[in-house]
Amino acid sequence: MYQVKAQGRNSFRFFSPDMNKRSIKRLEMENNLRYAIERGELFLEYQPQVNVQNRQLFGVESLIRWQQPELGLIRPDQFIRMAEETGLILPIGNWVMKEAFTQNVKWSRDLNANITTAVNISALQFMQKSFVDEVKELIDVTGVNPKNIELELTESLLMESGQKTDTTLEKLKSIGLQLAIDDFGTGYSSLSYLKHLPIDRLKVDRSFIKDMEEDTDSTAITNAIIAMAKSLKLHVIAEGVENKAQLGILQDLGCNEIQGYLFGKPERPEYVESRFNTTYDI
Ligand code: G
Ligand code: G
Ligand code: MN
Repeated sequence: MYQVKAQGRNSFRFFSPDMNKRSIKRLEMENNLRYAIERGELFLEYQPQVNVQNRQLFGVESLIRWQQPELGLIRPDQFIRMAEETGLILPIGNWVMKEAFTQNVKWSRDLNANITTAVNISALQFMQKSFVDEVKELIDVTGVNPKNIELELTESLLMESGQKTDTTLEKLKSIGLQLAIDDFGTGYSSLSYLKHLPIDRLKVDRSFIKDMEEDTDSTAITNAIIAMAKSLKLHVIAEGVENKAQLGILQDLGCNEIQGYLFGKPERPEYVESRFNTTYDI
């Protein structure tokens, strides 16, 4: 059934032993994921976000990883979709927020570091009636400063922006959280929504940055996104910056915030915190 659905529904496929293997593997994985939280197999890595003007780290993005005893380290592209399809993303997403908020509190309390932690939010989480209350409760329980937390939402989620989406965004904003649009430029945006949504930051999708050096169209799009963000008084961060050539182009285009392997891969918190209060000499 999943195979048919993946190819556009209203069709059929004959069962094959190969499929059987795959569906058994899938079921096993799903079952394992179900217990991953209580077994302590999930953890977060954090990737630096750097201000290019002062070369200081101002924030991190939290990225989930799953250390599975038999299969080893599993990256999110291999389990987030399944977690969304099965609804497991709800308890997992809650765990991620709690963990990320708690880490942010440790950093500000123990290291006096006032940095932003960005958290990826799935559409299914955001759409829950209880989402805002859940976030509020986690803020209370962990004691995190909501100004230090940024929720990353996808463009497609925001595009479905009915009244309910707008109200949820307003509520999250009134709690004091920051809001970002992830993978910006890849969805089918009606750009007029940017004007009325309470968004703080656009994250330029990695695909544009990757091609900038050879492809003048990518540079043109990136340029347009940066210019638009500025005129709407939004922060704009480039994702997936891997080398100095890309950094140079982005600086010329007036982009002040950078995330990517050039400044650091996603790493364990103990490693990332060695970057606080230092200046990158890149
Ligand atoms: O670094 P990377 O392979 O970690 O991340 C791959 C994808 O998984 C990214 O698109 C990212 O948005 C998504 N992702 C990473 N962590 C989380 C998370 O905690 N929640 C959700 N919903 N998605 C995540
Ligand atoms: O979709 P989202 O932006 O949340 O996911 C970020 C993804 O991009 C993660 O998988 C992260 O590991 C990856 N990433 C971050 N920086 C770089 C980079 O400089 N190069 C590449 N290839 N991937 C990156
Ligand atoms: Mn993200």
